[in-house]
Amino acid sequence: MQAVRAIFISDVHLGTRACQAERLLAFLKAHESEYLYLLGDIVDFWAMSRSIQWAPAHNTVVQKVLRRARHGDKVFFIPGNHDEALREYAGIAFGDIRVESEWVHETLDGRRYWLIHGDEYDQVTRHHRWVAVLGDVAYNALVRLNHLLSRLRRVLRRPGYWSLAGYAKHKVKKAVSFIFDFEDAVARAAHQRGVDGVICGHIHSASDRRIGDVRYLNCGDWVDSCSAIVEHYDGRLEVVHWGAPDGAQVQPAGAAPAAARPPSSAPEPERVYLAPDV
Ligand SMILES: [Mn+2]
Repeated sequence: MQAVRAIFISDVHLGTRACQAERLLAFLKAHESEYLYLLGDIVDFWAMSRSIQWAPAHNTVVQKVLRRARHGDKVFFIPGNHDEALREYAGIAFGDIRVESEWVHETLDGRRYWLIHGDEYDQVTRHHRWVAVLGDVAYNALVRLNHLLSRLRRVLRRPGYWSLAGYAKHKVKKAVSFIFDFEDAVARAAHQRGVDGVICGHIHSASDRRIGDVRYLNCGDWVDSCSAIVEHYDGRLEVVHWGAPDGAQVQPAGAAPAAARPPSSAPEPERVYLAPDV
């Protein structure tokens, strides 16, 4: 168990078959925190309107979050587009869980980070909702196919986890990145708010990089990549990739010395963008 000051997670998509609830539970079990920020798309009401895939582990996730809130962790829920019904409850506390449409978290080193889900900066979900819903169905099918493929690879003893969804995302996103530049739009909005950085979710692509004068961090997701952001007790923010399925190596937060580097020296990640998975 590692104590961190804050945990930021998004895009868990509870209620779908693709949700990696067990891996999230393992991550939560390994990290205690004072703050727990749920940055949207935690429960997938869109997918549940088609079919409900609510596994026992999904209940356990809800129970663990409620338990943390009861035990004094400060839990914030910032709804996303898949749980947008909760947006009308912004400003209301449900027991120990506070619902807000956005928030600012101040790290121990005094920096201010704007917390949003991010879909309002996605030109596709904003203006072409039907494209997003259609893409959502396709993406879920892709993730399911990917799980089958990875099982097949295991049977064939091919090492490593290869993400079909990630590969498809990479291909599709590249083509439209110049038009729909989510990351730049979010960073621009953060700059206008005068914050040091922004932490969001939505595009299922974990990230930590500098865009202009703001630091852009994305939690990733718990559907395909399984990643979160933590704040350590020196104010340092870190993206944690919680292992890979098929029992591959799990890396605890803070274990990688490379992660301690300032974000500006980190290699520029591949720019990718996709409407469908958001
Ligand atoms: Mn979303």
